[in-house]
Amino acid sequence: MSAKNLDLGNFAQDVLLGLSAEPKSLPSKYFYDAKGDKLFQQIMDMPEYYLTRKEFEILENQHAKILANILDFNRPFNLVELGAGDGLKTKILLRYLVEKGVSFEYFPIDFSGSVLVELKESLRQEMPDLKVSAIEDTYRGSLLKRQWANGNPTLILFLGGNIGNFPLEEAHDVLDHLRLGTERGDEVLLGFDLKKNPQTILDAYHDHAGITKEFNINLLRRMNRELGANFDLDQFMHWPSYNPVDGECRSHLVSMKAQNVFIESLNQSFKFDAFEPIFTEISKKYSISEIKKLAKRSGFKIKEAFADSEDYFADVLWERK
Ligand code: AVI
Repeated sequence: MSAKNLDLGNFAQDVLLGLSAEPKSLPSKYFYDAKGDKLFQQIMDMPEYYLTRKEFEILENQHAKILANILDFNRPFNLVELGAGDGLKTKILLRYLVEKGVSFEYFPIDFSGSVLVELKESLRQEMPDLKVSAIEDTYRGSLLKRQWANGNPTLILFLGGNIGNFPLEEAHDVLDHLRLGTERGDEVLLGFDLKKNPQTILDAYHDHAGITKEFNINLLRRMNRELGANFDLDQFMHWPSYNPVDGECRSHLVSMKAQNVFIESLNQSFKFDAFEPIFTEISKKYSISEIKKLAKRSGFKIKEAFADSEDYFADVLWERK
């Protein structure tokens, strides 16, 4: 039986597409199974991975200013978060709003159900009166459905530099969905990792402890477990690179020898040449002028940009025109 005749799930289909392509690739959204979620938590604690700490600094030091810029605190509003994760940074904003007695409902959206269960439980313990409606969906799916739409103004958080995980054309498509998912006057707070010393960027994706390598290799482990693949994990090397011209940091898994890998659920073998790469992830870094162009083409105007003390990262406030 060929893969064409099999009833494949999304993961299997995407793997088939990616490994049949030239050059080979795998979508980075599949990094995040339960083990991948844990590895990403560990990455955020790595000394080289500055992104989370820098955005934390911005929100910790400037949250009152950021929120004062956005909200009429006397009107109830929706706080929607795309890719909520563990909510550690968002809790800075949530705590502040709860303390001020502002009326709002929080809609965390994540592709990972297990992440949402943990987030809801920790919010229930820390802020029992907070109204939380978790939505398990993709960014684009949730923006099309707009389950939060109730006539109140909406602030969408898209933090963490997650927009950088889309190649530019796809980022445009996500931002077009952001436009569709908002109304005139709604606001979006977007986190962008900024262009900086290329070595600093490369180090963030090549930590000494090897956690980012494990995070990439886990994708092969996931295919072995869920799709019955027989990847030999020791025969692939994690190889990140950064191009300061386009600001793209790209991760690859490189086959260390010529080898064939069989994937049971696809009933197919895939041939790898020695040193053939599989592209796994893009993490694009932006300049402020690129961010301005992006906002303009997507139908938003920039209200203000909030950066950390070293200008490594920026949370930029966009208003829907
Ligand atoms: C989730 N995202 C913003 C991370 C990033 O920096 O691109 C994912 C990641 N990949 C490797 N390390 C972290």
